[in-house]
Amino acid sequence: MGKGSEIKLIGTAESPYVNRVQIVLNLKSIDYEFVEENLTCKSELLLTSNPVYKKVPVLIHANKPPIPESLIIIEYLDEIYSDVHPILPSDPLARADNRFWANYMDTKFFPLFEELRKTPGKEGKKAIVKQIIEGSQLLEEAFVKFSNGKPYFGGDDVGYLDVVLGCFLGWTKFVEKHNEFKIFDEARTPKLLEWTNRIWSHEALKDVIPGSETLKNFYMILMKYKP
Ligand SMILES: N[C@@H](CCC(=O)N[C@@H](CS)C(=O)NCC(=O)O)C(=O)O
Repeated sequence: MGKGSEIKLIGTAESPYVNRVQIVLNLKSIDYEFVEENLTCKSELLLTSNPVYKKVPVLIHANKPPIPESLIIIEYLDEIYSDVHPILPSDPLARADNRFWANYMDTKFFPLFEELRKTPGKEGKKAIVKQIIEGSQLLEEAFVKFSNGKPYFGGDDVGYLDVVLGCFLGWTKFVEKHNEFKIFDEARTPKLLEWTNRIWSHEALKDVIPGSETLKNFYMILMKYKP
């Protein structure tokens, strides 16, 4: 991770959205500088680079204006480094379909985990778990369609949706460990379960996805600052 690299990534190692960008930088073998952010006391650099949302990740490419929002960042990287490991397909309709499912993951599926964390009481949590399970079944169907018998959403190797969903695997494992349900299992989501095991050890992800102890500490911070 080169200091002085022309790409700088402002983030925290526990954030799946930041991990998403790190995975794409790895896939494309792009050298970058990781600028560690403290979300409990945000830096001037973050506040001025992403004044609208004040969130990580933010990518700074040379002296150009900063780029916030993980999906926008990974698409930017895919455009400017299009010759190495493209993640979006070239067909416009297939690109649209990939973006539809990424949008589903970010606006419907992942927010359920935050809701689960914040909802008190067994009954309230049970209703959210039901929605997570329904969501995982939709994702299984999407996986079967996109992978078309191959190992990844992207086909023979990791593509856009593999990155968008894969960055959350540390958190899905963490949620499974601390709750009494499985998000991906043999009976409901057999293909996605195989996929989680496969992608977990992929070169581009294996040093990026945080372990459960790291996530536990981050979870405690979330409970304190965003109960
Ligand atoms: N839609 C954003 C979400 C980014 C996000 O939620 N980042 C969290 C860390 S996981 C953050 O910076 N939170 C700080 C805050 O909410 O104040 C993206 O895709 O980049």
